[in-house]
Amino acid sequence: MTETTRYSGGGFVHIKNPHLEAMDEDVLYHLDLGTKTHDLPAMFGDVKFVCVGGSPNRMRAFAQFMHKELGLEGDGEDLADICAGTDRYAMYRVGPLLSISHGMGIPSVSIMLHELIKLLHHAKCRDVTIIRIGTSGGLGVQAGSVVITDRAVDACFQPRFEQVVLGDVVVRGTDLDGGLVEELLACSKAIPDFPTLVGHTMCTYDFYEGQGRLDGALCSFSNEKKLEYLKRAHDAGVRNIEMESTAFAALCGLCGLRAAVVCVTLLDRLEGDQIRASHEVLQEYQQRPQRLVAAFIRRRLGLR
Ligand code: R2B
Ligand code: URA
Repeated sequence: MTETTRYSGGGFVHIKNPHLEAMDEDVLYHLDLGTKTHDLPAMFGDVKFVCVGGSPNRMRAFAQFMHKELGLEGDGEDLADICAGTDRYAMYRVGPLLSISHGMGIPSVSIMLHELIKLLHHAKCRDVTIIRIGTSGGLGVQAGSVVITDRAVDACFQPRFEQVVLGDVVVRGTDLDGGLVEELLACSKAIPDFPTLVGHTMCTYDFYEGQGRLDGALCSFSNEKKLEYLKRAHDAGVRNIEMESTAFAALCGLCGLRAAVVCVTLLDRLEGDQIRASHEVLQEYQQRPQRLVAAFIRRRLGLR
């Protein structure tokens, strides 16, 4: 049976784990935070937006950018990493926003999300919106386009996240919030300098063979087979490919968080495998989801 999204009453995060209540302390090991060592409600109780992305440096740059966008005092250059006691993930707080890195791939994003969702629960946060801002490979779209995900699908184009639990495959749905997609798309209309579109996002377990690349250390298929697969993905509605969206959508959805995925495409996979754009071009591309999400948060806060 597939478990699906349920938004919880009162806007609280919904923890679906009966064992958690019985624990007298919860150590959020990979975040270097805990319920006995930190006053989580005081530190995080008023958080309303959480943005997550792969790289610690990018999430720091996003926090500094948001400091300016929200018109906060100071230059934002001295933002402290709340998870400085560990080098697994980095976390920055800017007004009502948390900016957190999640590393690459499903195992990494999943560990971070378990601990982040428990953090939001312990802190008694309400009405939190969470957005993944990332990079991806495009499918039949111009490099530099921003894709807002309407459906996260696996490498067989199915909207599901499969995980082995106690030796059984547990299948979870990957619904994302349709209203958020529309809100983000509306915000993109005010940013004409790059194309933004809505489409399905394919999430894979690997960057190379798993995404049909011919340039890994191993490759077991021909160029014809690769293109046939990518074209089938395109026909199924896939417009970009990355490595976290199904797990992100499943975990956030089941815990009652309204979630969205906004990724820039670094290349068109129908044209090649290697990412050859210059450092400067890639830097500018990576700012595009940040600019769109900044416009969205400003609009939500009435700062337009
Ligand atoms: C996008 O980019 C990373 C791989 O380069 C991966 O984390 C992803 O989803
Ligand atoms: N990230 C991915 O996962 N795939 C790409 O092709 C580019 C970025």
